[in-house]
Amino acid sequence: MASYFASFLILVSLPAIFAQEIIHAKIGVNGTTSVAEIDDYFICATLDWWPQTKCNYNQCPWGNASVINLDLSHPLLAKAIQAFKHLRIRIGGSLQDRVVYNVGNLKSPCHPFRKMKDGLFGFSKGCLYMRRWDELNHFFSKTGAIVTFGLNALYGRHLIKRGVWGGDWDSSNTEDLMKYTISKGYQIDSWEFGNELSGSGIGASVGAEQYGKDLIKLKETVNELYKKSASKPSLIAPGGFFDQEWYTKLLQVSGPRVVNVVTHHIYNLGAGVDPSLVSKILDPSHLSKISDTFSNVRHIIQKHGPWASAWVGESGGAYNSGGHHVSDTFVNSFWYLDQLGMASKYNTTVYCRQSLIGGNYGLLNTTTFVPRPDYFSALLWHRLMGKRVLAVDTDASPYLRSYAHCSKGRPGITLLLINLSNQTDFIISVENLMNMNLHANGRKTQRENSFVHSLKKTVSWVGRKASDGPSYREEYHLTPKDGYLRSGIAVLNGIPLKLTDEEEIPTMHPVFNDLNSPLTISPLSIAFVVLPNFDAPACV
Ligand SMILES: *[C@@H]1O[C@H](CO)[C@@H](O)[C@H](O)[C@H]1NC(C)=O
Ligand SMILES: *[C@@H]1O[C@H](CO)[C@@H](O)[C@H](O)[C@H]1NC(C)=O
Ligand SMILES: *[C@@H]1O[C@H](CO)[C@@H](O)[C@H](O)[C@H]1NC(C)=O
Ligand SMILES: *[C@@H]1O[C@H](CO)[C@@H](O)[C@H](O)[C@H]1NC(C)=O
Ligand SMILES: *[C@@H]1O[C@H](CO)[C@@H](O)[C@H](O)[C@H]1NC(C)=O
Ligand SMILES: CC(=O)N[C@H]1CO[C@H](CO)[C@@H](O)[C@@H]1O
Repeated sequence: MASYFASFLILVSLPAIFAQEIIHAKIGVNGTTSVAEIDDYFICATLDWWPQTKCNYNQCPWGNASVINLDLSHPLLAKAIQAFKHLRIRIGGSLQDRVVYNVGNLKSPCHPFRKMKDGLFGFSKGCLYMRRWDELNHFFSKTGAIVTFGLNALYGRHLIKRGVWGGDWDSSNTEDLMKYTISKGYQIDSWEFGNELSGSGIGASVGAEQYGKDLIKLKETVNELYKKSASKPSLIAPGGFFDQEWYTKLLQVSGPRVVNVVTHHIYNLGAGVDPSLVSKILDPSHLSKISDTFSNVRHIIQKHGPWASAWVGESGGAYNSGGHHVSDTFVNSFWYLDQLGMASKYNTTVYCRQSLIGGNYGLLNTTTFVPRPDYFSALLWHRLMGKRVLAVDTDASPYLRSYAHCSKGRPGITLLLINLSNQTDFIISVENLMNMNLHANGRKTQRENSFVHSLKKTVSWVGRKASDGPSYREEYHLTPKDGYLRSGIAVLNGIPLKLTDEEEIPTMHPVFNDLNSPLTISPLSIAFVVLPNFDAPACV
């Protein structure tokens, strides 16, 4: 960081051991054009198949949260989904490739999952009964969910060697499920093919060439079965961990406009039991490592599949059901919101959180269905962050993470600011890089230099057209209850986020501050800052 910018560094001695510092930082937002665009329904959460007997590290955190037995009549479940108006829900997970749909001319028996020592992931095949499929679809339709359903991509294949599956996919069971679904008028937004079978696979893998051929077949099936329908579901794949060679091959073999969305999974914090989860979450260099994956996904799509968009189809932070007292607490929002910001910046259009419910990483408590801190983080993002993503530059330390989007449904921009530092208060001034650029008179300098240059020169403040709009900011500051990072309760502008006495999702109010007052981001806090009169042509 150029020392020039550390214009103020005040050391305040607090009693005893630690000092807190105040650093002035600048954040420049370029509202000239957007650098990426997210979907209207960017926030997505998953429902998984894991039965109650799925356990890790002496815990069995799935309870009755499986697609098969989740209590769809629980009032909080519907409320939690409806608060988004439309929430994307992706049904999938490790066991999906072994699910048999009990419909049509099924030749094999259809039994519920049970523990099986040598089965894939320690379970037998499972069964989706049409009675349950009906219940699920009624529930999704009632709650306005936008549904992605993950299909059984191992159906009809055989093991060819350890962990590797081969042979053509048998599409008959899927065809029967689709016919049934269409006949009932159930709306499926997208059909996803397979789960974590890419590259060397998790538990099982399928070669990219074979997978690509099966996708062509599946696309034909979708086109044929939906030809009389008003809207046709997208085909999305492969829902696995990114492997450059495998993904490239898949796009090449399947060819133009077969795959509408390329999905990949992220678990970048390690195992749920890892004792260093919190320090990884608060380490900016750890958080940034995964940007290579986002960048590579964007690159291969630009190069080999420009007809497709990219989604994070499943992401839970820590794998094996998440970390107890981490994934279910406030500290996880540092990771989660940073992920949403980073994913957007790299043109990822949807981000599916593992999970809506189930495991330690559920947005809702498995047994009480009460929202956890990340639920409110997701809801705030959904309400505030618009489609268009803007470039941000800053002179702050890497401990301040900053993202900017056009505001949702109103003029101006919204910033997401994440302070990972445990000792620094950042006082932020937001600069409009567009204004600066005008002053730079088209002089061509290197990007970084031009930013530094513009910041040095500028005297402008947010929104030169301040007279056109409100002269305040809206701020939503998130902190943990009682300053305890691993609290199960998040605090918004000093008020704990809890269900109301009537068991409703609480309304989330901003604080309004004068534009000319300092914008402070406290240590270990997160803020959404809405700037209604920030002049950004990209947002009009
Ligand atoms: C799951 O549901 C069963 C049957 O309704 C119930 O007996 C059991 O207590 C539930 N388990 C959990 C963890 O909620
Ligand atoms: C972003 O993705 C959209 C499709 O989702 C595509 O049209 C656009 O070209 C992509 N932009 C970049 C910079 O990758
Ligand atoms: C759910 O909430 C209850 C009540 O606060 C708590 O006792 C329980 O540990 C939570 N369960 C999980 C899995 O987090
Ligand atoms: C701040 O974090 C550092 C490393 O992350 C740690 O060593 C230090 O003890 C923390 N300070 C306080 C006051 O919590
Ligand atoms: C802002 O973005 C525009 C369009 O991408 C670009 O031409 C301009 O150089 C950027 N300005 C700065 C100061 O980075
Ligand atoms: C500039 C700055 O904020 N630095 C601190 C950020 O927080 C970490 C850990 O909390 C400190 O080690 C840095 O000194």
